[in-house]
Amino acid sequence: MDRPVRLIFAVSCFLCIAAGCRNKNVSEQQDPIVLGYSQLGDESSWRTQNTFSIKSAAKRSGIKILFEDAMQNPANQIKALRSFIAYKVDVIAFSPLVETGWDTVLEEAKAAGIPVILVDRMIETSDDSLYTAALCSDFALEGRRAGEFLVRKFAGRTTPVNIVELAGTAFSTPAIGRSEGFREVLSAHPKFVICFSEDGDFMQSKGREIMQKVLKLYRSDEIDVLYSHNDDMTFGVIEVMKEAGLAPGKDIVIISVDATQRSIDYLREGTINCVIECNPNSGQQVMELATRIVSGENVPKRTYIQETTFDEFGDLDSIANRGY
Ligand code: GZL
Repeated sequence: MDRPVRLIFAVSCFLCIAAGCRNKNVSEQQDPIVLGYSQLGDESSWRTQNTFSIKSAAKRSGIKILFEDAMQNPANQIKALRSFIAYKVDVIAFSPLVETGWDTVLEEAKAAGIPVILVDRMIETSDDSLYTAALCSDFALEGRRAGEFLVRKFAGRTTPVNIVELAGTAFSTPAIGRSEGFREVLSAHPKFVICFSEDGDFMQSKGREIMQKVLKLYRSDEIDVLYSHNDDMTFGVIEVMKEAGLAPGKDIVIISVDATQRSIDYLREGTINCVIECNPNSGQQVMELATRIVSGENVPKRTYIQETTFDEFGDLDSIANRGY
């Protein structure tokens, strides 16, 4: 090969290598992951903390988050998911308000090649390829834990134990699981009777309304237990009980779910008897899942968040500050 040709060949090789390096340098400074996140609303202290956890973890992870609050309306969530698809985000995550009605929009995300992470709540679908990963609590376990506390609390009782249940948003995964798990445990003990149950939408205002209705339907001495699917509804119940001259936690046993700091404070003073933890701080796990999925890693289809129970039989001084 004569000299000029060798020179051109050498220069061409150099340019290709340089381009490759440049590409390598570009790949090292690749654009941040873009995550579209549809949050179902801001109905409770738990949700507010969950949103804080998601947003702060995105910031720490260097992930660009497009965050939409659906204000408790599934139609708003569907609109948000469609906007994320149009924007061509790298990954979508959302907390479905209720379990049904998601297949069509998730099929659109799948067709667009955008992976979906379910956070906090599940969907009901015949095609679980519509989501890549789900990160949520084991709500049936939470319900069973509430039932197990009652079995212990009323171990010596032989007469009926009348229970009022304030349920969460109808057809939502936590409401379904907390009801089913609770009933599964109590079904082995006929003395437990759920005499009233109503959907309070996880909201303090509805907790108040329902408890006012209950005290018109029943004498207070006809109610032994109040089982509330979240702290915010419990706080409404406690207000109404006190206004009616009742001693919550003594006249009526109270079980609540979430474990906000306020509920732990009530537990320590005997106003609430049992608090089932539901951990809202899933942000870091969401960002780790999103990063792994976008980088092409295989991830677990379902990840359960670890939780516990705090009750009057335990060491209440050892409970760490909840932070929300
Ligand atoms: C549970 C979550 C529930 C909380 C409520 O994971 O979906 O919704 O228990 C919240 O406080 O409103």
